[in-house]
Amino acid sequence: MPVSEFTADFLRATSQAAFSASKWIGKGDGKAADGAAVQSMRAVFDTIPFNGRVAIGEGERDDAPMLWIGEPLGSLQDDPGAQAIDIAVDPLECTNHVAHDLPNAMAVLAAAPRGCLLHAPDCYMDKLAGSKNLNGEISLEGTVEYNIEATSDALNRPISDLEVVVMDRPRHKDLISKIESLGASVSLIGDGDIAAALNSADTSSSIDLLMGIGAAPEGVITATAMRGLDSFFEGRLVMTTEDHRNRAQEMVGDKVGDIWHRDQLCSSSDAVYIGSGVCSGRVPGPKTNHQGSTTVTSEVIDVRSKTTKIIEFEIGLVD
Ligand code: VTB
Repeated sequence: MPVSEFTADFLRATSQAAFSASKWIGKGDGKAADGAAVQSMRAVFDTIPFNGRVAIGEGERDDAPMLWIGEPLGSLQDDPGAQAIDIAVDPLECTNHVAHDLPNAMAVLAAAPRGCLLHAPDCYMDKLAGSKNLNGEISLEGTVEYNIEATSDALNRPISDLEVVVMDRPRHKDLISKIESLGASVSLIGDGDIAAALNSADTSSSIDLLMGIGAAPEGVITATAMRGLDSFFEGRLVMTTEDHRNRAQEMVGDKVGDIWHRDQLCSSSDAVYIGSGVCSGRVPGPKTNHQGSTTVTSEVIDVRSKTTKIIEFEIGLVD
């Protein structure tokens, strides 16, 4: 059975998580929002008849509530005959944005057959993303200068016309100066490099590239979406602690320092990406009507059919 047969079930998981997290929008408590999303997502996963496993997920690094890496999921997790599926997950991507009512927070996951999503600790990842026109043209192997010039050549636009999204972090000081010195524009974001990468895939958006270091679980999730969008994505794990280095070594062996291409991070076309909106941005946040029922909106990318759908899910009466 293809993984996409479970899309409706996984959509319930992300939609419930988005709904629960949305109750914390603007309340200054990202951890509470994260905890609510995790609890809701885990409760739904428990009801889904599959043998699931968290291949990679966010939370370890900043000691946040999480679905732990390696956690078994699903009502058939002990059934050797059940479908074995890996999940890369962030029950609440952009936690800080929920706390302060800023855009692009989502409950996100990617799903693929067991062993087809990079299984690694919640470390950092250096990322490079762009539209399908950049496939084969840019790479983390090249310098920032090389990638900016190659982007300009491939898109047939002057460097001064290019816009690069970078997360606003001290670690990106040199990267930002380099991009600006080359003449391209830098658009800084607080959080949310999944939305930024997906926006860079869209040739009609103003964003041409995502560059810089974010979290690795989101990198794997982004790679799955970008495979479905036929767009460019590469990542390289970045370790900041000895524990991560040791665990990454155990999980990926001598490939730990490699550049991972999109189709190595998500190595099957039998894969699905789902992002359910919490704070409106790439995807609208939940909307509650006068009768008290809530609609959660999700972006669903089916990698095999390369189709993107916007799906609305009704949560029912608010308790
Ligand atoms: C988080 C998260 C972002 O990067 O900030 C994370 O909210 C890690 O970076 O959306 P910091 O530790 O510097 O905050 C993202 O997950 C994107 O990958």
